[in-house]
Amino acid sequence: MYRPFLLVGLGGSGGKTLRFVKRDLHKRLRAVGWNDGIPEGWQFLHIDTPTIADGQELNDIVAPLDNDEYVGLVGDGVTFRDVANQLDATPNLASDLVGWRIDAADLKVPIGVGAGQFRAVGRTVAMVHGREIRNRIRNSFDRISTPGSYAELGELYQRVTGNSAAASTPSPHVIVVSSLAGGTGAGLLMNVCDLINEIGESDGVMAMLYTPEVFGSVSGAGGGVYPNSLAAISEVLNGYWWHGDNKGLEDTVVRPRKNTDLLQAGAASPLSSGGPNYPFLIGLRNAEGASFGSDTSLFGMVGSAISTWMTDIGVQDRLIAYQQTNWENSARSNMPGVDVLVNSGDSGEVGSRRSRRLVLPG
Ligand SMILES: Nc1nc2c(ncn2[C@@H]2O[C@H](COP(=O)(O)OP(=O)(O)OP(=O)(O)O)[C@@H](O)[C@H]2O)c(=O)[nH]1
Ligand SMILES: [Mg+2]
Repeated sequence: MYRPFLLVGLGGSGGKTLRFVKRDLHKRLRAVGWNDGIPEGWQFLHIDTPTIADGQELNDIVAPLDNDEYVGLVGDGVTFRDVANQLDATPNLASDLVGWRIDAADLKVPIGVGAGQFRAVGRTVAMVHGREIRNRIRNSFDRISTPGSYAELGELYQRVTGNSAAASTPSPHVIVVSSLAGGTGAGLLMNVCDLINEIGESDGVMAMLYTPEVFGSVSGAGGGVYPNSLAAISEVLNGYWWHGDNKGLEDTVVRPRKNTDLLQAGAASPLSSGGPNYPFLIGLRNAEGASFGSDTSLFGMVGSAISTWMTDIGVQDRLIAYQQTNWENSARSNMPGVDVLVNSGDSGEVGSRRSRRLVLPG
């Protein structure tokens, strides 16, 4: 049985990667004579700030996503001041932003085309639009979970393998793709992963995160990509190590998170950690030092790898088995020293987060 997937692309590079996944899936489906398009059980969602999805320059290479797969958070003509006003109008939301707060008078970025490499802008937009983001994610899970969608995946499985699919309804596998380097993807990452985990329809979130070197060859990419990535990865680590726990009354116990932005988005369940559960960092070079050349060819490689995970049962089982079991085990044998600053929350299994290695073709 094929497993359902929800793929979420954040920011420009996340969205571009999803386009390559779809292109490869279409190729694979055509090769087995499947003419019904991408199954409903494989959902795509691209979330970004621009009103109209960017990446038009790739239209000759790879088709855009469908209109209903794009969530452009900033409406036509909306300024950052409008967004800041919405933030102020929501009780407690502005104070939740604390040091991230930007004075709208100082910001010259036309947010209808992007967050201008300012993570704080991406985060502000994510907080104001939390409910919309959650509704769209919820909607994608709903599309996946219908009996018809599972039946369709079973039919496809039978077409490809010649074996009838066992009647089962495996939980969807969620992959979030984003860069750490920009304003939108890196600003939305934590909020979006938290909303997915709070909905609780999947077994955690795997994240494919592009490092700043990916954008080294992009002229005019600007100097913000390195500091943004350092800050974003620090945040990912902090969320991973949160380990909020309700047990015990000691002052030192770290409580589960119930942030105002999550509550405002309609997310009622507290979270014991934050951000992606299984983050993979992706640079421009493979383990042997060979470069993928450009950001676009890397997005193509990653898209191709993801489409393989979706359609190759053997690869899928190994990847998911590795992710859900070996990850925790290897994290446990990788304990940080006593001098590492961690909270005293839930578990003694605070694993250090070595970057994991994925084999991409190329
Ligand atoms: N000038 C230029 N910069 C680019 C291009 N592609 C990526 N970048 C830069 O690299 C950063 C990371 O790219 P993305 O992952 O697409 O960024 P994002 O998440 O959409 O974030 P923002 O565009 O900053 O809101 C962006 O902030 C851009 O500044 C490009 O084609 N031209
Ligand atoms: Mg962008």
